[in-house]
Amino acid sequence: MTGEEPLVLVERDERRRVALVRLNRPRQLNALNGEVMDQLCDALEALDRDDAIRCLVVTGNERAFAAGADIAEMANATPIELLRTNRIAQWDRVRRISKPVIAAVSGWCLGGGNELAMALDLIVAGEGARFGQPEINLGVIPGAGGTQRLTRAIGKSRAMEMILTGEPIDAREALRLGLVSRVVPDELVVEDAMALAASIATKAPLALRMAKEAVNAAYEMSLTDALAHERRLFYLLFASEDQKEGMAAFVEKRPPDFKGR
Ligand code: CO8
Repeated sequence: MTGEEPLVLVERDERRRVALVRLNRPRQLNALNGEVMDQLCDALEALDRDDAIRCLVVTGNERAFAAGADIAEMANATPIELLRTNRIAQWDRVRRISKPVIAAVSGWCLGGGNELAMALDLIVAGEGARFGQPEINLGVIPGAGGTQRLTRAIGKSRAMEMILTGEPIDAREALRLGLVSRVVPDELVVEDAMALAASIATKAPLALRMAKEAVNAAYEMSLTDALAHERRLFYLLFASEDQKEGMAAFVEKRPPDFKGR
């Protein structure tokens, strides 16, 4: 151990079964270098394996969720180095997390920061948050999913405008376009996202996992295949104790006690 501050901080709230993962590179506006991404993926994967935790929140600080990939780290990269290290491939670790993950975004959410937020399941934004894909100003394009996820999130015309101009949008506009699911006062972003996570964490864990998988399939499959996939997941959940418990609790007019089995 070097004694240096970790680049990612984790707080677990076992009572509410949620965890907060905080990007912790404030002086560089949480620019996502390789080490930050390593630590972030390690933390998310550890929480994904942790039965005491059912929903995760990823946040930055009041100035920035993340201002993008680390430009200084990338500036002198060669194509061969990028191919050899294939850094961006590790971003797939983020999308393989099976539990719901909420992005709680304040301040700048740019480039790789926005790509990271979009790779999570939903975004809660503070009023002062700014979302953008400014890579065009650096002579490149979004490389960690931005051209695809932004287009799917807000449609071609607006995604084109954001990606071709590099101009950011504010939180209200992001809400109007469907990039984020809610906008709250800046000082309440983490609190609100954690309350939302706690509410999600009361649901049946296997159903949460299948629901996430089924919604994400909308991006990957044809409608016919995705509907068949959804139906199989739905049928499969009838093998779970939690389905029996959830429906029995409804009939007995009591709250369900889900075990994740
Ligand atoms: N990378 C490295 N350092 C950064 C980054 C970044 N993306 N953003 C900010 N910083 C650093 C600044 O250099 C500065 O450091 P120092 O104090 O040592 O000079 C510090 O953070 C504070 O930044 P500013 O002084 O610039 O703060 P301002 O409030 O004046 O401006 C901005 C804030 C507007 C956010 C400005 O910092 C900015 O424009 N940042 C760059 C935004 C950007 O272009 N992001 C896209 C990066 S490219 C990308 O994300 C491609 C993703 C593809 C995946 C690749 C994976 C390997």
